[in-house]
Amino acid sequence: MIPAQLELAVVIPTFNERANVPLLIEKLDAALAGRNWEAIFVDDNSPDGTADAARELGRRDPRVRVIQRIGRRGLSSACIEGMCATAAPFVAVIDGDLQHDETLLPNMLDALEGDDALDVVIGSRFVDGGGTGEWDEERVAKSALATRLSRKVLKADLSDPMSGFFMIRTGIVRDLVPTLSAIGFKILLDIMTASHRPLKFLELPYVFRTRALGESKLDYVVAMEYLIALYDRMFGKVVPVRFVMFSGIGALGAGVHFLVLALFFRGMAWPFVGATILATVIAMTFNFFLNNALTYREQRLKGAGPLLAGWASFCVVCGVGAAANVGVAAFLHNVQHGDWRFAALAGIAVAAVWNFALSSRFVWGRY
Ligand SMILES: Nc1nc2c(ncn2[C@@H]2O[C@H](COP(=O)(O)OP(=O)(O)O)[C@@H](O)[C@H]2O)c(=O)[nH]1
Ligand SMILES: [Mg+2]
Repeated sequence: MIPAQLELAVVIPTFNERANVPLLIEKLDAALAGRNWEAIFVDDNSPDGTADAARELGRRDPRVRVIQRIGRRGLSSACIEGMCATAAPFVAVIDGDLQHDETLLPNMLDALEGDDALDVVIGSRFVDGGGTGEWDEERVAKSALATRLSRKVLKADLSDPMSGFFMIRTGIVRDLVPTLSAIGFKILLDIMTASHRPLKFLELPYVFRTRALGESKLDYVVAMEYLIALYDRMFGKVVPVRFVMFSGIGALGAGVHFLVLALFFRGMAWPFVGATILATVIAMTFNFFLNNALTYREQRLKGAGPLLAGWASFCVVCGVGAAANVGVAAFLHNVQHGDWRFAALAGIAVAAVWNFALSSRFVWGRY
C-alpha cells in the first residue's frame, strides 16, 4: 500500500518551552486526527532542554522533528527555517506555549485544500468570534498601536497582521525566503509585505489563550525589533537596518568619548593624550557591549572568553577605522583644501562603513 501523502507541517518555534512540548503534541494529535502531518520544533538551543524534550517524543513518534539552532536567536528566522525544512505542501506556524487554538488547524487545511486560489489562512483575534483572552488594557493598546503602524507597510487589509498563527502554501514561503527580512517577531507581516502579488488570505477567528506554563519572551527588545522590521521593509534596501543601528550606537559612543575626555582632561587635569586614550577605550567598550546587545542580538557573544575575544577584535577593527578616519579627513583637508567639516564627515563615514563591515564579519560573524 502506498502510504498517504504528507499534507501538513506544523512549525513550532520554541525558546524555553520544555513543559509545553508534550502537551502541544498531544493537542495536535487530537486536533489533526486522520490527517497526515508532521511537527517541526525549531528551538534556539533553549537552556531548559526544550529540544531534548522534543527529541524524546520524536524517538517514539517520527512525526515529531527537531531543528536545534546553536548561537542563533529570533522568532522570525526560526519560523523560516522550519518552513523550509519540510516536504509537506502546506505549513502552519503555531506558538509552542499553547496560546494558539490548534483546533483551528483542520479548518485552515480544508480551506487551503478546497480553494486553489487561496494562499494563506490566518488565525485572527480581531474578527467576529476571536478574542485576546485575558490581555490587560496595556497589552491591548500596544497591540493596537503595532497593528496601526503595520498598516503603513501592509498592502492587505488584515485584521490581525501580528498574528503568529497561520497556514500557508509551502511553495509561496520558499519563493519569498530570499526577500524576507527575518528580523524580530512578526513573520506573517514579513511574508505578506514581501510578496509582490497580494496574497489571497482568509481569516478565521480564535481566542488567544492565557499562557499556563513558561514565560513570554515579548519584551522591550522585541518591541524595538518590530520597529526595526518596519524600517527594514520601508527603507532597508537603501540603508541596511544594522548599519543604521551600528551608526546610531557609534554616535552615542562619540558622546561617551567627549564626556570621559571632558571629565579627565578638563575636570581632573589629565594630560590630553592620556585622557583621549582612556576616552577611546571606554567609548569602544561601550559601543562593543551595546552592539552586542542590540545590533547583533541574534548572534550575541556570551561568556567571558568569547566576550573578551570579541571586545579585543572590535578594538582592533575600530582602531584601524580610527586611523582611516584621520587619514581620509587629513587628506581631504590638507591636500584638497576642502571644508574642514566636510573632511571630518567624510572621515567619519569611511570609518563607520569600515567598522561596520569588518566587525559584522570578524567580531560577530559566524555565518
Ligand atoms: N526559536 C525561537 N522561538 C522563540 C523565540 N522567542 C520566542 N519564541 C517562541 O515563540 C512563541 C511565542 O513567544 P511568546 O514569548 O509566547 O510571545 P507572546 O505570546 O507574544 O508573549 C513561543 O513558542 C516562544 O517559545 C526565539 O528567539 N527563538
Ligand atoms: Mg505566547
